Amino acid sequence: MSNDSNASKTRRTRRAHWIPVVAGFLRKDGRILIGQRPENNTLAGQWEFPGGKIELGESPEEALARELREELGIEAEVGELKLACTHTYGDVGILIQFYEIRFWKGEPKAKHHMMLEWIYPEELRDRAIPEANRKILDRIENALGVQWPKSSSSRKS
Ligand code: DGT
Repeated sequence: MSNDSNASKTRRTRRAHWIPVVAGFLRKDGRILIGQRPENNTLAGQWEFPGGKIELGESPEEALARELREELGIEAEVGELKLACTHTYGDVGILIQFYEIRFWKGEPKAKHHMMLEWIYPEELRDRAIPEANRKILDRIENALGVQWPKSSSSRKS
């Protein structure tokens, strides 16, 4: 096989297993909602933004509205796309898109997570969060409007 066709095979292989994921930034009184992933699941015990995998035939917004209905029992209005990132778990890639959620009906309940918490965005970096989120924490904090005072910049890892 020529180098060219090897390269194109590698490219195809690398593109083979992608999972699109959507997650929501739900905000209330300056706080943000995070949920602790259930036991007996991947990344058990880690704190994540509510959301999940896009199913075939769904738009990202439809998928996120469905996930928030299933996980939290709310009817949410999915707002602006705030940021997107990729991460590799073993041989599977995930593409996560984070959306702003400012309006919803109902009170979020932990139907899927072990626990839900409303935290100040500044507290996020002290939580156990998925590596996919940790590596873009600066961008997440920026999207959430965190402004570190210059004197406390040493807090940032
Ligand atoms: P599993 O057991 O890997 O099928 O996981 P599920 O079905 O419980 O996970 P799901 O549907 O929440 O898929 C989301 C994937 O994205 C999961 O591998 C964890 C990863 N992820 C990384 N950061 C976040 C985040 O902030 N929120 C959510 N919902 N998922 C995240």
